Amino acid sequence: MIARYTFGTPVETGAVPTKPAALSTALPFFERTADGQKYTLSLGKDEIVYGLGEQIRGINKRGWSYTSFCADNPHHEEGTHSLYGAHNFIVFDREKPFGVFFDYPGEMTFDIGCSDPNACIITAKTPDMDVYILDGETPYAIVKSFRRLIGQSYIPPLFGFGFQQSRWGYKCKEDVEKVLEAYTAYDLPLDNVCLDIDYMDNYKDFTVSTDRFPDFKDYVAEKREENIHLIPIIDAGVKIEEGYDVYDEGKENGYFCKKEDGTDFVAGVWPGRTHFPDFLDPTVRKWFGEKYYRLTEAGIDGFWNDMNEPAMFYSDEGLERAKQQIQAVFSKEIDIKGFFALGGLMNSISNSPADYAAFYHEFDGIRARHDTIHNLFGYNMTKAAAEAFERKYPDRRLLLYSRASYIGAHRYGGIWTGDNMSWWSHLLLNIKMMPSLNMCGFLYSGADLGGFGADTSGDLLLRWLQFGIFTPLMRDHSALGTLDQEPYRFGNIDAFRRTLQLRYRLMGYIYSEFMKAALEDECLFRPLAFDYPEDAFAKRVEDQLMFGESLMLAPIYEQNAKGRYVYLPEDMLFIKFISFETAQSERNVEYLEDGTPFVKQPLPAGHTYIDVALDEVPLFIRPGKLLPLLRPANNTAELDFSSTELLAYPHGAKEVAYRYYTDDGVSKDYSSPSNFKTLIYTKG
Ligand code: MIG
Repeated sequence: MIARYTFGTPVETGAVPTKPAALSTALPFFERTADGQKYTLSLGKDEIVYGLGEQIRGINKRGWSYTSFCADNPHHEEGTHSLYGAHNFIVFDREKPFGVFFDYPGEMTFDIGCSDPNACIITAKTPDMDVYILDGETPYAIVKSFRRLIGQSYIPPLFGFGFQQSRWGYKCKEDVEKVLEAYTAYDLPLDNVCLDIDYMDNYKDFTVSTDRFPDFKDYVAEKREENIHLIPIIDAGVKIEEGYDVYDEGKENGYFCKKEDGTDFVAGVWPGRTHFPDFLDPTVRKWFGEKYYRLTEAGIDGFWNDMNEPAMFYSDEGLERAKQQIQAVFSKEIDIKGFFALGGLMNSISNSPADYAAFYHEFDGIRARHDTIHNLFGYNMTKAAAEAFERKYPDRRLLLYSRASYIGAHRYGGIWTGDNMSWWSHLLLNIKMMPSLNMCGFLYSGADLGGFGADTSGDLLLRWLQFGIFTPLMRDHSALGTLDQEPYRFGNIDAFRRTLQLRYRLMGYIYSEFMKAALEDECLFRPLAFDYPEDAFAKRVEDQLMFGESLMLAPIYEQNAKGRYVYLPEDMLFIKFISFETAQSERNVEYLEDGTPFVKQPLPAGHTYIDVALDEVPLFIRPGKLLPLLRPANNTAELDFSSTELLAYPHGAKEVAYRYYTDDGVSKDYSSPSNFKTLIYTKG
């Protein structure tokens, strides 16, 4: 059952495509204050709270206060409250479990057993929202009904599942070529190279620097011949520069967000002074979306949308305020208080609440101050691109992922989880975040593997890739000025190659499971408790995940670990892909048809410890399930989806069946019966 309650005057967010009629009965479960801004509920002793999508901390969200307000925070850690997305869906796992979605695009806070360990206190800035209450037998049943409510998740083209190499610092064609040459020389698989802001002419959206990328169209075509896709970045801010047609058109037609006095709001971002297109207005979306055609007509078929929280380094007003404060400090003899104030001052003008309250959006017959609908901005930038693609290429999938998001955006594109750090704790965060993202509809998602900020290390990158081979969006990305982070930079090339190849071997399974999850509102990544709701210990496990119907994952996320403890809710077949070197000394080694060595061992339900050396990848097959593996290839275009070799754990059964999904990887006829085949493993 899904019940909608509506309060005040909510804006139309589009999160729920077909809204059930609103009920006029009292809102169950929560105590709601008369001003409609605070919802309180008491939490049972062992109650688990799931959800919130892109957020910090655990799968169980209990014990922290989270704020939904899309934020550019490249230094996030345990004490952070907001990340790049805002996903207001949570599920309470209690005697009678229920879920709740607050469709509210302004700032909201979820204090889940933080200030009071036994209470969940949810606050908003105004009462204007739709609140959806969902019940069901289990938390997973509730998640599935929520997913049905919010509509089918975005499906990328097949090449979007191929490996992506990125770095802020590939400035020109020569830089890209060097990377591609190394990939070829080291025989590493690859589908995509991302182009960060330097490909543009002075950071102007939809331009390409002719110095850095001469004959761009030919170059794109040449790469496509080699089965490499170039994936350019698009930023939210439009550079203020007369003669730059995107600026001129936006200015002339009034497409930019305006201040109270009716003048265009100015934000300082990479191009310098910019204006923000008012993506909430359908006319502006159409206009901006069609600008992507300049690049699609040059052969580009994938994009990443950045800086769309929107992130702002400064505004004219912020700079002015800072200037005055600095002058005040220096107008007299400097004291310690003044000195320390200076340090924080310049940082405080970036992404400041004052700036988010200083510009407006016109849509749906209303005028909304930005901060009241903040979380819809990046979502609507992505929607602008997706709608334009749908109009021009109705039969073709394009790759699209965004940094900022809100529930609803999951129908238009994927998300990467923004700027993380090359820290082991962020590898663990990536692991814990995946199921929460899936609960909120974001199936095509992933983190910057190896970490964006700070220097990575070879072991961190390798361990991270060993988890990353399972995330649909699999991208190695790093920040300007950090240590080079391509997989071939760290010696140990054989381990990196086998890991990346394993991604491509697993592609038949990953693609099948992704498509089934998208078409049938399932989660690709699930907490163990979703599959074993009766198992009290499974509910405690936060560092293992169910992945599709056949696998359990137990990644290694600690430096210098040689293995880890694993909890098996039932008997499982432990598979470990090992190096050729280890294969020489190991007993009971088996080989895939092409000679890839692995060991397998049935393990009984319960607690166990597994050894996993730095160059090994572990996975677990559930009883009565199978894992199809493909012959390796160096990109998705060369993969043969019929080359399946089956690893199975019959566990007594004579036969194991698997529902296998394949299609051409670009068209949209997803539910054609010919896309589904049954693979059968027969014992013996
Ligand atoms: O202020 O385009 O999250 O992936 O490399 C930084 C440069 C702007 C932030 C993105 C990151 C990208 C970077 N961008």
